[in-house]
Amino acid sequence: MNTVPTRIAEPHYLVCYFGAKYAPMLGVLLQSIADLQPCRRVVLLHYDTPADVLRMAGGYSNVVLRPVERHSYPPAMAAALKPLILADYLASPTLAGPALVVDCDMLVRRDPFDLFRADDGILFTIRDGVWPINGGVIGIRDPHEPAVSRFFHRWADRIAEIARDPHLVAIARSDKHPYGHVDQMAFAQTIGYERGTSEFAVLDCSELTARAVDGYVLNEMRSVPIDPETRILHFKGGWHSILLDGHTFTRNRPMLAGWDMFTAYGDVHARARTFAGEAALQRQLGEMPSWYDASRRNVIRVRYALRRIIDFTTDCIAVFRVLAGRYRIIVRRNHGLCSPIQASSVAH
Ligand SMILES: [Mn+2]
Repeated sequence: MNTVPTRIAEPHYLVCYFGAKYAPMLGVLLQSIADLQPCRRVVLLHYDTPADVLRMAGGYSNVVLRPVERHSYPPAMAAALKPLILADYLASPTLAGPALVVDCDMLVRRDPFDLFRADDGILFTIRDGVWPINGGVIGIRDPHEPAVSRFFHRWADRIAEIARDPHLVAIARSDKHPYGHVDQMAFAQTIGYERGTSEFAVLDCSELTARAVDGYVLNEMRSVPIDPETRILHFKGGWHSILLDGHTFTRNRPMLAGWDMFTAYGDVHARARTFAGEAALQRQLGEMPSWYDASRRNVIRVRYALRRIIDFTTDCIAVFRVLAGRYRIIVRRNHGLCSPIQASSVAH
């Protein structure tokens, strides 16, 4: 059993995890941390998780398994699970010291704890776009701090308030407001978020400040070549169907731009399978997409590049068809204009 005494102040990760589906991504996250910082603790807050997934995770000696209460809420409240689990956990946290809450669909590439400043209460990430906030990575100065616990309770309570009111849920999802999701709206309102500002005095917690960090540094969720500054990759949304279900790249998750991220995941995934060793645990980690062969990645890359060129050619053919269609119309018109004369000339 992976246990540690409480109140040891050290930087650590907090991960909320449930079920079996995301086990391959959890394996990649844990392996990436083990590769980079084998002694950095990861507290895995889990519920409804199969025993083999827990054995796979517990195989890493830096991982501390901590079962949490299962929350059952209506679908509108699904977004509240993480803040609720964290709020519960913060009543008796395992470790003190800076903690980074990360999603299980992430991969750590560089030490993210160097971003903490002494006066940061809460860290979060923003990006350009309609919905700037993403709750995937949240840094907290110290889980033992009462102000931190109060913040997570306020966040969870605000989620519940919004989720109960269809009008507020519509605002949360509207592209006229900078939220996107109920949990992100609640988060923004709890810290008093405003565009163009990066430091906030948390509502009713004047002793706690929240600071925004650029998404690409701490929470890279696009499909782009990896920046040397990037600490954490976030394989959200369309990445799930590629990495978990073996689907191919899409327009929103394009291959050429996302290839670095894809192969970074593939490399760590291969190491996680080797580390797991046992067949039953490897099964939990799943396979990379069947079309991907790590030893022939350049061939696959070329094949994808060719497919793009072929797509381009297909587009050209479509343009030619339109032009040819017009040309046919012109021909037909000419033919139509000429035909009576021709017909009469033939008749004569
Ligand atoms: Mn995620």
